[in-house]
Amino acid sequence: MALAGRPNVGKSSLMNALIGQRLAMVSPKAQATRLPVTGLRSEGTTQFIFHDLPGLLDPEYLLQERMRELALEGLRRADLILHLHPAPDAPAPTFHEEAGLDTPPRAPVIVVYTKADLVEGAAPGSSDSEGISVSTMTGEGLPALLTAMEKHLPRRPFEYDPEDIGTQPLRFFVVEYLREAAFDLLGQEVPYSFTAEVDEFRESTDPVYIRATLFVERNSQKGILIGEHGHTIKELGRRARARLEDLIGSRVYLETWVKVLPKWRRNPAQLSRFGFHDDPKEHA
Ligand SMILES: Nc1nc2c(ncn2[C@@H]2O[C@H](COP(=O)(O)OP(=O)(O)O)[C@@H](O)[C@H]2O)c(=O)[nH]1
Ligand SMILES: [Mg+2]
Repeated sequence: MALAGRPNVGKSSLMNALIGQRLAMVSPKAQATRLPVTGLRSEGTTQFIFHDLPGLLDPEYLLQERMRELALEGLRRADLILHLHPAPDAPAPTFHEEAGLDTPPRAPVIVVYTKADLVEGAAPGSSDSEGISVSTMTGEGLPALLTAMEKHLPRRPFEYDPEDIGTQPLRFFVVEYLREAAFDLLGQEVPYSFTAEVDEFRESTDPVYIRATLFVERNSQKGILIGEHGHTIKELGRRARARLEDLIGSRVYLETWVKVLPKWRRNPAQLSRFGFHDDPKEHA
């Protein structure tokens, strides 16, 4: 099922709460999620497969166009759509209005009011259906949401190992956690120009050895990323490493290099290289 909504409504936080692990990156800044992240929750005879999608927005440059295409492709594929909308801004418009679509999606939609801890009183209604209020801070509403989702799941064998919580390679999460640290540390503008690429990943060594290149778009951003005496990049690496060690349960040695790649967010070839293909179906 797909978790969809405007940027910053709490999609990634909700997926993490539902799978019980901080798998997807979360940020107070909008548009942190660029590529869909898949999370799994298996219990008894039920396996929930969540797709945390990039936020639905009006694209201003090519990277954002690709992000929107990926979100729309995720919606087309979904058996069920969770339409996330912040409880303080209730009621939600219909899903297709919120998503800027001409027609309602094929899949059924459950309206989920997020950040319910920020409002007092009863669960709000909406124009789609009643809606379920949840908070990832208090855990409110999560059992009710799971019950509501279960009714819509198709009956078929498990697609994934019930022990797994994710489906994407560790390399993917190296980039995600470097980007999460960048969103935490680098102010308002630089995180949007930031991405990373894994050059080497040796899992058989202890600690696991990872070498990554960090990219920004301008020389001035490179200075900010490195920071005085290299403090910023050191802290960024430290945070990403801690998150990875949490995920894989072993020690990690993370080596980073910085490169300037002018205007990569508007360059089709560079975008493909970072996983933003012009056909969203190519996304694994
Ligand atoms: N108060 C409150 N904040 C939340 C809740 N869920 C998410 N947030 C915050 O909302 C911001 C955006 O969350 P995120 O999951 O990255 O949103 P996304 O862009 O839709 O994936 C972050 O600062 C989260 O900590 C919640 O239940 N209550
Ligand atoms: Mg997100």
